[in-house]
Amino acid sequence: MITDKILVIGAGGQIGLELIHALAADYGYENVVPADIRDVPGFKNFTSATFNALDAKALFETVTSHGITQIYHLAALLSATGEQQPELAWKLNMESLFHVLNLAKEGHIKKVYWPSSIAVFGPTTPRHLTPQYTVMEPSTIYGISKQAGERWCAWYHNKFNVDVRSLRYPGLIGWKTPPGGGTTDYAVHIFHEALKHKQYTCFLKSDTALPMMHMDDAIRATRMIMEAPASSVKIRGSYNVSAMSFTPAELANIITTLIPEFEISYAPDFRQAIADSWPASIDDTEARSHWGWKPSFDVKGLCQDMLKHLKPNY
Ligand code: AKB
Repeated sequence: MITDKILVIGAGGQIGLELIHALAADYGYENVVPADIRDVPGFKNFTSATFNALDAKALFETVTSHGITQIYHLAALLSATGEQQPELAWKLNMESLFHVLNLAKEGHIKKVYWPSSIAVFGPTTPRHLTPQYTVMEPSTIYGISKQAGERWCAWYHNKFNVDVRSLRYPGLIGWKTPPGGGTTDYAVHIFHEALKHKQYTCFLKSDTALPMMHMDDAIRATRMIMEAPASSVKIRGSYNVSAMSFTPAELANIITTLIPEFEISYAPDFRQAIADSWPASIDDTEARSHWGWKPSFDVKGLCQDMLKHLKPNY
């Protein structure tokens, strides 16, 4: 019998809007409570909650009134918006994590999921096949907050046995939900613009390779680590997970094979420096060996899937 009741904080974002339905398919809509700072039309089949992730009292009341046992804490300011609002990014990304970890420490909830990112790496990290354990000197506030968050998660696990699990997401690409505020967002926008205008101006340079993943794989990886036996989750900071790596030019070439009129141009902005500080590709040996991670989409499959699903909209 399933007894868990799951709160997803920041559920109105790119990952959350997909994750809540994946969770509801297994746990039932009545056992998933999406929460966001605003009312979200996508929550219509759920009993949802509206509160600010920085409001510890509202969080506590939501957890106790709904009998919540697990929290997926997705609320954060990402890399690009974080650079524009550094103090808010630090406050939101760190304080809201403490509120959730403290609820677990005090025994109000049993399990926590909190996403980290490839942004924990920096310009001094080996760029190719970046290993799980390596130099980490992130240069964005988002990356600094995620790296600090990873250490706090590991500390709460080691000190208080908090069952917290985490993945370092690469850029996530899906057709159901829009991204918001990231450096990897171009890899979603490009598909919409290719279908709408047959033209896209990319905010990164043509040869900027970054690690990426189809959203279906990201949701599957998230579910896998949360369902894995606690003994398999040997890393309580955050796991590297990998699927593919490509440059804007490589992505555009594949799109051109499917939409021959498509053309790309380049106008790099402040996000170029962020992308230049990140890995080009990731080694996820530990995730594969500890709890069986394996991606299902490569870049060609990703392009076909994105265009197939987005085409009817345009
Ligand atoms: C971003 O670009 O900020 C995010 C990330 C890689 O964490 N998509």
